[in-house]
Amino acid sequence: MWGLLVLTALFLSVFGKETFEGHQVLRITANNEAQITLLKELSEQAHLRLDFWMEPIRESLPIDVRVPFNSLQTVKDFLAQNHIEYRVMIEDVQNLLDEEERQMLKSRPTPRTTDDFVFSSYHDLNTIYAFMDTLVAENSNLVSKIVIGQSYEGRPLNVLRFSTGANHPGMWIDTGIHSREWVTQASGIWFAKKIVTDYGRKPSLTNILNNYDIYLEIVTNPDGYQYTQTINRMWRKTRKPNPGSDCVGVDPNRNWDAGFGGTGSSNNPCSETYHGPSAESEPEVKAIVDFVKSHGNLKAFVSIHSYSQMLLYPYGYTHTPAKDQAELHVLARKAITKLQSLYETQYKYGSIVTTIYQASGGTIDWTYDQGIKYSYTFELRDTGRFGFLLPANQIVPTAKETWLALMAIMKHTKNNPY
Ligand code: 0X9
Ligand code: ZN
Repeated sequence: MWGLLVLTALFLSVFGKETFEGHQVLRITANNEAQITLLKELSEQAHLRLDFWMEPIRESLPIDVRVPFNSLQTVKDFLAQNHIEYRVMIEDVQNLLDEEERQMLKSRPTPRTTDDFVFSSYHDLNTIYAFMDTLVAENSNLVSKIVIGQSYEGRPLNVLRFSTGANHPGMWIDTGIHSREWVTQASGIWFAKKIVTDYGRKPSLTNILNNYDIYLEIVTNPDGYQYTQTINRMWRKTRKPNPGSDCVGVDPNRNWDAGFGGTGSSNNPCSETYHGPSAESEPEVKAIVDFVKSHGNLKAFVSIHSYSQMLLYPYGYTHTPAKDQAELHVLARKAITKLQSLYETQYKYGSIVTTIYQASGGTIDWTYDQGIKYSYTFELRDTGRFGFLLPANQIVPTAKETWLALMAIMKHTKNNPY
């Protein structure tokens, strides 16, 4: 086993990226509990190397799974035998990745000003970090960069701080805590530019920034992001090795100290929802925890994921409703109404546990329990046609519509001090 892994690692480091030729993404519809149970059993067959983009949890939700070429026949036979419905969402994953790479090459080299930055393309980590520095240099009166910690592999955890004065309360936005959700980091870049463009020009944003600081962590999982760029586009977790296991990484959205280790998280290091050895074991999570505690005055906290088109509020680890549920629900409706007004993109909204699935150790459950009332999480575009591989021409529309929802949340936060 070790020999094989070492060989694979060596192969990848010499020959580069993992390829996904002939891999398909299937959308499976389970019609009853028995089928869910069968699909859970299927997902435990490690040798099939299935990558569940949406896990089999409840019948009402579609189950999306990336199936490697070598497992396709087995999986399709299994589904047919058990009369489980499915359709092919992505015919060949590698075709989408090739297109994505062509797109990225077109937007090189890195421009010298943020005005010339290609927001409609995906970018590598260095380019994103360079963008942040350029934005700070161009707008030093408004923007600064703070380093809240270091990733496991030693990369800086950069946060942009937009501020017009001392001692303001704060609002937080993070993107990219799951590294393969590329439209989120790309949207984060667009938000940063939007804030400096609108400040002093648009009354609503100006008003917010005259009273609140905005903190934006664009690449919340930089090791994972670098890995998606160079080795494996489908990487979700952190990159910290797990002692005693060949599998690397922890799910940073299961690693928070809120119902840690509970339902909807895994204690198997090879699982995509592995919660880690202990709460806050991941430096990427611990850095935000320390920041939130030391800042002491964050009033809104928005953690951005993809995909599914949902706006969610706590809780994910318990069925007990959040005490502010009524207000959070009304505000969520308002925010997605704004979002929809631009391109008619349909969003679902509600608590995590009722809208998507039970998930323990998630970011916004922890921030809410810390007293940050306006804690929300987005699942951006799409609903599964491309899933995590959203084409670059949807970045700007996604960012624009999401911004309207963010503005609604930030305005409400400003108008409802607590
Ligand atoms: O499983 C998750 O962590 C989220 N889905 S994702 O495909 N982005 O991985 C759903 C959990 C709900 N909570 C948050 N979105 N924070
Ligand atoms: Zn995610």
